[in-house]
Formats: sequence, C-alpha cells, structure tokens
Amino acid sequence: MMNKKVAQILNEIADLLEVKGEDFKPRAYRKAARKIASMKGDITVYHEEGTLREIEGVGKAIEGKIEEMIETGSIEYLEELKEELPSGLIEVMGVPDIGPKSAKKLYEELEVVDLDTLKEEAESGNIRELKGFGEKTESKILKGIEMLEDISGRHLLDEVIPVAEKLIGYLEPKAERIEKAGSLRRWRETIGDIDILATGDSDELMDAFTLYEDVEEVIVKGETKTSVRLRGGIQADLRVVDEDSFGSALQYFTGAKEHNVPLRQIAIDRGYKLNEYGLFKKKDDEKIAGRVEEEIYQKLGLKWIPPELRENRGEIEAAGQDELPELLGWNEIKGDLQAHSDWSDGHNTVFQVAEEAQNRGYEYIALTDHSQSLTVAGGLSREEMMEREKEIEKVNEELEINVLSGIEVDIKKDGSLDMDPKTLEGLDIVLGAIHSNFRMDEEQQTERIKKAFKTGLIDIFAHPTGRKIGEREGYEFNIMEIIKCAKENDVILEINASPQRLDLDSLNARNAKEQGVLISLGTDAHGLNHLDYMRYGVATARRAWLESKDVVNTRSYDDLIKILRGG
Ligand code: DGT
Ligand code: CA
Ligand code: CA
Ligand code: ZN
Repeated sequence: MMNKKVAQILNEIADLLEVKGEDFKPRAYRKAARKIASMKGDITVYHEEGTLREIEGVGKAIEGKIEEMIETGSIEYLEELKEELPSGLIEVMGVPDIGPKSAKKLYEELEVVDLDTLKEEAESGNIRELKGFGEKTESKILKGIEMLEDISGRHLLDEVIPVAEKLIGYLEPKAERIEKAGSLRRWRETIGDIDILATGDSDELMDAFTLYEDVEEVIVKGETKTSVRLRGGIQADLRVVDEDSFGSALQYFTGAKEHNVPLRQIAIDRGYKLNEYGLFKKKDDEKIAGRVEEEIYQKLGLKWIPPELRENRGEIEAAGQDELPELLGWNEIKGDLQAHSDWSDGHNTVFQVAEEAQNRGYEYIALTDHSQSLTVAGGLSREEMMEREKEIEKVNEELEINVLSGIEVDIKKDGSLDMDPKTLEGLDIVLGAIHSNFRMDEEQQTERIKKAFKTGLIDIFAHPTGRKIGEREGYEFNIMEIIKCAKENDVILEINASPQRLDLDSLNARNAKEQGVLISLGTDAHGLNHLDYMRYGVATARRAWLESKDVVNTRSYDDLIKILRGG
C-alpha cells in the first residue's frame, strides 16, 4: 500500500520544516501522516475518488502534496526544502536520539552539517556543553553514529537473499557445481557482499555473470574472480575454481575469518597446511583433501560444522568433541506465532492470512493483533477483540489450519498490561511487547518487564530487545536477568523473524537456550509475503545453536496448546 510511503514523505517534510524553525506547519504534516499511516483505507482510492480532504488532518495544501506524490512519485516542495538545507542534515536526523529540533540546534550552534561533523563535535565534547544535551546524550549520539557506521555498506537479509537466489538460479545451468559462500552461507544478519563459488568453464561462467540482466557495473573481470555491482547497489563476487579444490575453496570463502584462523592453526599443529586450494602435508606438499568440504574437517579431527556456526564461538572445540548441536531443521516449523490481520495494522483479513499459512503447509498460525494503546497500529479494544473472535471461529470452521486467537499486548510503563486479565485468559496465546517508553533507565526497564512476566498472563515476550538493525539499539535492560525471570515464570522468548528485527539475536537466543528458556519464532507478518520471513528466523535460531526441542513452533498443535495452557 501507498499509505506508508505517503506518510513517510509527509514526515520528512515535517522534519525539514522543523529544522528550518517552523512550528505549526510541521505539526499539521505529522498529524496527517499519522492518520494516513494508521487508517485502513488505501490512500490511492481516496485520491481516485477525490475524497482526500475527508481524511482527518488533510487540508488543501497537504491534499495537493499527496496528489502530486501519487501522480508523479515526488513532491517539488520537498526537493526545494532539501536544497535550502545542508543535505547531510537528513543523515544527522537518522541518528537515534536526534530529532529535527536537536539537528537544528547542532546546525546553528556547532555548524554540524553531516555525520562527520557531528562525530567530530561529539568526540571533542562540545555537544555536552549545549543546553538540553548533556553528557549522556552525547555518548548516545556517539553510539548511534557507531551503529550507523557498522551497517554502512551492509544490507539486510531480505534485500540480499532473493537477489542472490535469482542470480544463482541464472548461473546454475552454466555451472557444474555452484554454492553460496561468505556471510550469505552463514546467514549473518547483515550482508556486505554476495560470494558465489562455482566449477565449470570459467570463460563461459564469467561472461554469463557479467551479462546478467541486473548487473549495473563490472568492477573487475578475471579468470578466477569477477566482481560486479548489481542494481540496488549490492556487490557480488563469483569465483571459479578447480573441481578438486571446490571443497577447500568453499571452506575458505565461507569464513568467517575468525573461524578460519584457528582452523589453520589446527592444520599447522597436525603438520599440515590449509588454504583455499586444499589441505596439504607440510613435509612434501602432498594434497590430502580439497574436493569435498567435509573431508577438510574430518582430516583435522573434527565433525563437519554447519556454516551458521562458523563464527569462532566454541564450534571448533564442540566439533572436536563430537558435541555439536543437532540444529533446528529448515522444514521443522509447524506454524507462525506472530502475525497481524486487518483488525489492527495488517493488510489482510483473518481468512486470507490463515489460508496463506495453510497453503504453506502450516498446522497452525497465531493472529496477534495489537492492543488498544498502540493507536498508530490500530490497536484493538476488548469489544473489538470479541468481534474478531467470532471471525476467527468462523475461519477455523472453514479451513483445516488451526488459527490461534492471540494478541500482542502492550506492556505499559508500569509493567501492567494493556488489556484486562479476563480477556487475556480467554485467548489462545498472549504475546507481550514493549512499544513505548524506550528511554527508561536500565533498572526501571528491567523491573517493568519482570512485573509484566509476573502477571502470569504472558506466554511469549515478543521482540525482546526492541532493536531495529541500523535504526535503533533497543531499550536498555538487563537481558540476563530477564532470561532468568522468563525461566522462572514460564515465559517463552521470541526470535522475531522480521529481517530488520531478528530479535532476539543469535547471541541472546543462545543465552536463553542455555538457561533452559523456550524460544518461539514469529514473522510479525503485516502482509502475506511477510510469512516468507520465517527462514530468517530459522537461520537466526540455527546461528544460536538451537535444536528442535528448544523451539515451540516445532511442536504439533496439540503439544503447543499444552505448553501454552501450562505456561
Ligand atoms: P561480508 O561480505 O562482509 O558480509 O562478510 P564475508 O564473511 O562474506 O566476508 P568477505 O566477502 O570479505 O569474504 C568472504 C570470505 O572469504 C570470508 O568469510 C572469509 C574469506 N576471507 C576473505 N578474506 C580473507 C582473509 O584475508 N583471510 C581469511 N582467513 N579469510 C578470508
Ligand atoms: Ca561476502
Ligand atoms: Ca566478497
Ligand atoms: Zn510489536
């Protein structure tokens, strides 16, 4: 839907107007943006029917902007505003904790015009001197810049995976063997570039690669390695190797570097030499492995290590002692435990979501619409929940799949829940989540979450840290304490599979598992295609060393219900 895009542009205009020092106009733009983002009707339909002015907050001026946006894809007024101000200020406002007001102040008083100047001023301690900023804000700004630098030049999984799969699908018929390598094969949460490894006729493969329809620029073309930039800015490397080095090259180029370094040391300790061409005896260079990846590990006295574990987080020791986990399988998930319908901010009806889940072979799906205090997401009152209940009952009769009637209930500032206990007890599944008051200090935030767990009403704590990759760090709380509290109160922790969240991340999810806490996977789908995100959740679970038994979605419907009733 166009609503989000329009709302985003209106907010951008509001930001720039605010930086310019305007007071009332930005508020008007924000109000209209909020309304458009949360309303159920499609903005383009309003446009076609000429009823834009009927939307609350849309006056003549804003109506004109929306029309221009829908008809031409851009707004001249926005372009003009951008030209009036340093272009880097938009970047500056991308730093968490810097809104238009702070950006204006930093610009006027410290001549901050982009991220570089912002960093300089923060590092030299000038920001803390500004009225209303202080030391804490300054250090938060530095942390925010660091986060943006970490993500800079990197891409989220859902940007890369489909692109890589299409590319590999295109090359496959021309290759004898072809495999993903690098961070892509390890399913890291962000990807720097796509690495592909192949065997076959190098000339033919490299030609095909450079002629691929989505190639924008050939960076370097060679016989063994070619790099291109694809449309959308992602870089891809294709390496063509000899057949009897394919396994060792795959091992080498899968990485991570941190995994390869100790592995090479093990080789040396055993009197070998390991590189991308193979495993060799040190004394006479005799090649003892290289064709198959498993053989490399085997000759080093190790079990084969799944790529998702290759981060030097104890996997090499575990492989030596035959103590690697039996990782959660890619096809073991029997249902999705977080999805939204059009009762709140999802785009589809209960029936549509359920039918799509059924077509994907799921045994169950949980519809977890928001509770009322999340007004921006069309949260539901008790009465609306009751209405929705009837619809879910009907769909349960019509379809094979089991639709769980659920909620993503807001945990309020004081740790109480945004729905009465009786209603919550009547639901099949209750997800608790934090969507407000991110800025409480660590101790208060931890207490807030604990208090919510102790109500005994929450089955699953959704997107536990609140982070969004490249956008914000999440709220401050003591995660180990919360993991323990989850264990004590039988609360399941979620791996939210939405590629911008992946929350819990693999390290925290592994901690949870080690404390005996169950994990659930949920895509947080707001549209049918978002159900695809489950694979990113499974990947994160695998990177967290999780096994089938650690994940509730591997249970049959009956067993799941037993866990939810008991918890
Ligand atoms: P990325 O692309 O930043 O998401 O991460 P990777 O892991 O895909 O890194 P990339 O593309 O630079 O290199 C692919 C793999 O090749 C990497 O995981 C390990 C291997 N590799 C590359 N350069 C080196 C190196 O200098 N030493 C070692 N040991 N391995 C390397
Ligand atoms: Ca890479
Ligand atoms: Ca690369
Ligand atoms: Zn949520």
